Amino acid sequence: MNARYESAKKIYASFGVDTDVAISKLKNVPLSVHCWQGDDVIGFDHDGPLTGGIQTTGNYPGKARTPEELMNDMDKALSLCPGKKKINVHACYAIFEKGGFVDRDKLEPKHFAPWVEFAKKHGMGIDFNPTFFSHPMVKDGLTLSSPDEKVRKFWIEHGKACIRISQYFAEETGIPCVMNIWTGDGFKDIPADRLTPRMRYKASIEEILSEPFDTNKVKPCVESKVFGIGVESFTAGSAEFSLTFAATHEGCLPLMDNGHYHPTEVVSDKIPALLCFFPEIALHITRGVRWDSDHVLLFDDETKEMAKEIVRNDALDRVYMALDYFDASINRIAAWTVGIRSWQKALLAALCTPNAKLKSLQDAAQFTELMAMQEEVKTLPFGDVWKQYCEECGVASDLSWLDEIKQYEADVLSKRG
Ligand SMILES: [Mn+2]
Repeated sequence: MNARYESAKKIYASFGVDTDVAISKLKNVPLSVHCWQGDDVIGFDHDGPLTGGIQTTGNYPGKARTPEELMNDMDKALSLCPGKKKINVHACYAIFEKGGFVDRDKLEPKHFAPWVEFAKKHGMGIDFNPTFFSHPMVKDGLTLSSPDEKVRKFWIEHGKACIRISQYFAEETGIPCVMNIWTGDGFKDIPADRLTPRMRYKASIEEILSEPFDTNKVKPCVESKVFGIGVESFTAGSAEFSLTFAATHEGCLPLMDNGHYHPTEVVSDKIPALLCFFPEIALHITRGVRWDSDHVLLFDDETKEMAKEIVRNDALDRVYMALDYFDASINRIAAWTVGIRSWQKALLAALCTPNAKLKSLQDAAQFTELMAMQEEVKTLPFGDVWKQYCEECGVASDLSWLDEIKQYEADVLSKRG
């Protein structure tokens, strides 16, 4: 047994924390890993630009161009990270056989069979997302809230197809599929009518959810957003809209993306607010710098605080956790790896926090002691527990994972045109 871990374990035990229990708990918490970090949110079903108010920046060489490349790159990242994973796929990552292209309203489970094969190989579940952007049927920046019935119907049919595909994923993998509805629908400048687009948006999502599905297998979510690039003045799926929609539609979960709020709002505080009312909620975990910039997730204060709110409220099985960021300015496999490892660190740190003790200080209004102890906990030997966890999971416990990525870059990525 590692002497440093043994020492750390004793120190944590003196605070009432069992690090062995923390490590074994974390091994069973699934984290959904987004496929779109690997190719800058492009996908395989179109040639056009990324639209919908989101943007990738950077031009680091070696991005994945095919399903094979994307899956190989994901494989590499997953192999360097501890813990249980799921994969998160967008509908624009449909894989067509030669001559077999269909538009998004006609997608079928068979177009995602290679993803099922990939997931099964790793014993993972799959989460899914209809893709309401980067497509010619996005008319005047609108999809589900469009006044053009043809446009609105097209996207409703897309949503329904995605419900059927989500059910297929759940049945194939035996793991529920979280299906997230997000659109960039909105207006650049001050609208003359904010209600009617939202009424159409509401009706459209209701029509999508009228597609039959097993609520134990498919977990539909609605994701809110404050604004996007080019749609600064109005977003149909605002926080109030999405949250109220989920609250009033049985089986529909609210999804909070921590990049989708005003910069001084924190999702850590919103998690327990929603847990008061919803049996299950979903998260997109990202790092916004000044705006929804989707920087790579780090082991920073707000990330740690979000993990704490999940762990100390005993909600690890009530919160579906998914990464959602994309950085094209650095090695994309490293971007995945740093983000996955950061969330794993945040959860492990939360599991190694003397939560019961801290809560009792709060309840007794011993705020001096609470502050002092919260500060003391910050310098406990967490690194030794993290190393132990990585070793038990069979992945690098130090920076040697980066050497592996550098080697992969030299052998594989640098040869891509
Ligand atoms: Mn998101």
